[in-house]
Amino acid sequence: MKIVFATNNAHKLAEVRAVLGEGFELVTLREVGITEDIPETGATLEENASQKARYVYERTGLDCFADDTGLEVEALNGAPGVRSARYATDGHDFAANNRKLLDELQGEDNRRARFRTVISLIRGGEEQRVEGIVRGSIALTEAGCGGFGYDPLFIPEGYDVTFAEMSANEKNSISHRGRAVAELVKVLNGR
Ligand code: ITT
Repeated sequence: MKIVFATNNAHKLAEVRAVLGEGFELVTLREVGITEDIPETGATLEENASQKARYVYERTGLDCFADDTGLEVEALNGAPGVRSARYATDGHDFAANNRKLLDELQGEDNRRARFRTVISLIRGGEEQRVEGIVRGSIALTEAGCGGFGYDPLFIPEGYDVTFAEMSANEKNSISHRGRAVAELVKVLNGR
């Protein structure tokens, strides 16, 4: 089954490709001729995921899906949330975002957080949404060099290492995105 994944994030592409496995051929934005940044102006992860998937569907007419992900920190009332990519700067500066998160949580005992991924799927023009969540906490310092984004700071519940200290397979097996993609596969397989 051929399907376009509406992302410009190479890390996401690799993760989703590994979880989807055989039977699905992921087509990239570049392969369908979309090289510009897709606008993400929604106030929620749901709105942004829809916006990205619809943008691709309107231009290509192809079945497609988009993921929007946010890190929701309890002591920060859910921030950075939908603004996770642009938390510290206008760009996707992972190091600056992580520094800002540690600064904001300095002296804070409640370090509970969760990652939430919303996937919007458009198939045959019909939109469906799935979600994946992983709970955990924000570490006191960065650890590990795997993954991307906030991974060096996120310790999933039941573990004592960050996502960045795990193998790609281990992260995928418990992560927000891994769980959302498992739901996506159920929908695509009609289960
Ligand atoms: P696309 O919109 O092109 O898919 P993006 O990087 O802008 O890529 P999002 O808006 O969904 O993607 O992601 C927001 C940010 O959240 C992202 O830039 C990372 O900083 C962070 N993030 C997303 N998924 C993550 C993950 O699995 N681990 C750590 N941080 C993640």
